[in-house]
Amino acid sequence: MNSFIRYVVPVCALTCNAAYAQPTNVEEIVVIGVQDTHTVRTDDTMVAPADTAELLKKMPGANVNKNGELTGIAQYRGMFGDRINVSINGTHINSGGPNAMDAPLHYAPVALIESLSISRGIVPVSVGQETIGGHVEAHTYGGEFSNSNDFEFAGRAYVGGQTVNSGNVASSLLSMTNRNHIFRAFLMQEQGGDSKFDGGEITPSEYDRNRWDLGYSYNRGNHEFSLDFARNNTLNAGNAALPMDIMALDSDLWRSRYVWDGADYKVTAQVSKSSILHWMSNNSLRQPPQTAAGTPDGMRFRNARTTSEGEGFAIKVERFVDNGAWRAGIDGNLAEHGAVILNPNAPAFFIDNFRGIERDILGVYLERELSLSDRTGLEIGARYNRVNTDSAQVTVNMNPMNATAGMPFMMNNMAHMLAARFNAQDLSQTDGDVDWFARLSIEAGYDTTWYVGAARKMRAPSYQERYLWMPLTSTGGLADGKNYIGDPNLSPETAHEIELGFDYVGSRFSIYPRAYYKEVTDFIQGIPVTDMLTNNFAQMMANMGMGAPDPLQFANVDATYYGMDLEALYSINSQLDLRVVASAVRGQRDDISDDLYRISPDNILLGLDYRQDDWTASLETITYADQSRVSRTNLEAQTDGYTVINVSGRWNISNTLELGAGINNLLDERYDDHLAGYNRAYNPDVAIGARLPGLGRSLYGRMMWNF
Ligand SMILES: [Cu+2]
Repeated sequence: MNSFIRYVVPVCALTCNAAYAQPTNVEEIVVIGVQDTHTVRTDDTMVAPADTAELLKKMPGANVNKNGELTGIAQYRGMFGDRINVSINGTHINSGGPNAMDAPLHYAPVALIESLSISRGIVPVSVGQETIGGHVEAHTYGGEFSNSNDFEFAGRAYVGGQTVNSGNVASSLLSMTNRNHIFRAFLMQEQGGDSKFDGGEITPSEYDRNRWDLGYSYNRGNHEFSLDFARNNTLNAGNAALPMDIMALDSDLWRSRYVWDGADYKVTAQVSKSSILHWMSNNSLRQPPQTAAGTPDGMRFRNARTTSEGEGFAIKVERFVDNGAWRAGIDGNLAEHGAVILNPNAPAFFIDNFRGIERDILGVYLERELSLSDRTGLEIGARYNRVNTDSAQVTVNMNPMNATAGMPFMMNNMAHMLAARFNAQDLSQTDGDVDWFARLSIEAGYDTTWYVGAARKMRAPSYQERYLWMPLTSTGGLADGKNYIGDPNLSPETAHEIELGFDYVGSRFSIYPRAYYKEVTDFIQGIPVTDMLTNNFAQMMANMGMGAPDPLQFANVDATYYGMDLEALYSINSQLDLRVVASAVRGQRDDISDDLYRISPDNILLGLDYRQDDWTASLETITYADQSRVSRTNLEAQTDGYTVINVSGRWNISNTLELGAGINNLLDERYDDHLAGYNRAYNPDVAIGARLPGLGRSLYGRMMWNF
């Protein structure tokens, strides 16, 4: 066995990707390229939290904007939210909540996923529709075809628990398989209490989630077909960084896929459908709004009912030729959203937060991957997306008692003026967005492949950015405490990016650094509202204890992102590896002197991984720098740096049974997580408006049994 196999294969388990994520076509020739994804496999990585998004913290350039234990919003190289294309098994997910309480990775629980991958840097246009900020892909377990005609029973059980919130998870994937069929079922239940830190608890941060899946796959000759259904029901789950908590997220997710894998062609067709009903509340998990005298103020109780319906399709044709491949495809994602805010103590009260929202994208692309020479590979492609967004007319009743004077009367009149002005605008908007990219890789000897990439990527405004007509916090999870108002006439964002790097893959040491520079014209950012009516309305709401004054309006500005990130691995000996992941990013406004909001501090992960035949052990230190580059516009607070130490071990009791245990934040360090938002719920341990702390020491364990 040569050193490549010995040293590089374990690395691959953690970081490699393409080969394992999608089986390559036998006819496909190898085009020189650099490692362009980073994958974490749950089998090889100890994960304590329930939220898959937490895995992003272990990946170069990636991080998570955390608004709750099940509400992790992916961040990559400083961009987050709708700027990141997140897919689950190739399927796009539309969040059911206008504040992204169910960010897409909510629908890929840790217990169900096999792997989470990020694309490093510039994303090929074939990967997805709006990839201005990057691409994240979760793969779930689906069972495997066997080699026999006889059906076999197989499965996987996963149970885990952690002390930080007395949380636990139990799940099982069961399958009946032979060489042609897989019938599968998955069942999961997880819950946790409020999370602890050195100094108290984060309230509310409890969660409770149930999920079941049923699926079928068929495989014969060149054909593969699958059909899957998932029902994900989240019950109570706290979102201390947001004004409300999750009461319910009832979702039905359908997907079906057909692949024809011929000698020279591969055709992939996929359809999906999602239906999400979501309830949230400011008076169920957290202390309800109080009057000055400390009694519940029923007039400020709020519940919200939101819905999302999504349909998606994608057809991709790949043709393999002597010097590479062609890819062409069309895809569509059609989404409808609605959200109404209610008061449980005043049935006549309602606000059409979003009504009859549509956001439909149809895309078409062509991509070419080719060998320019034995040592030079090129990928180029272009995509056109046509994006239609629309809103129905909105209305409101903030005067449920029909008062003829006083604050509710005045506020209701102003709300009706805001609604009338919104309704009078042309709400239907169409954008034609053009993306292109090019990536060149040159094998230069000395185990080094150089890489340069360039791209233009566009993103049409989100429905919140266009159609939030009353100053509220429904912003896709910005969680900056500001109220926002949208603008139906916003233009799409356009980013131009260059990226440079190399892969050095030696026998014992490998390193994959990348540097990038991205200019975004028409970047969508909240700027101070100048309109009197909106400002007066927000001020009146603030006077009544319902939100903050001085709202922001989504507007097109200019911004720049730049930075670098790397991953590296050094095999100290055949048992011991040193793993390094480091990320640094800057994000700045170009039209004024200000930094962008909620950008990850510089950080570095150092991991020592020790391997024996039937056990492994890891020691990690994760160090975050101070973040003093903060957004004045968003009133963002600075944070201090910190280091946390994690230890974990895994033990293969048999070929099929693995036990794992670990301690996160071994020293119980009290630190402020810059990306965790500010506290919005009454808590004796954390002031309202204070940065939410990172979690305290947690002992956790898991058992995986593959049978
Ligand atoms: Cu919500």
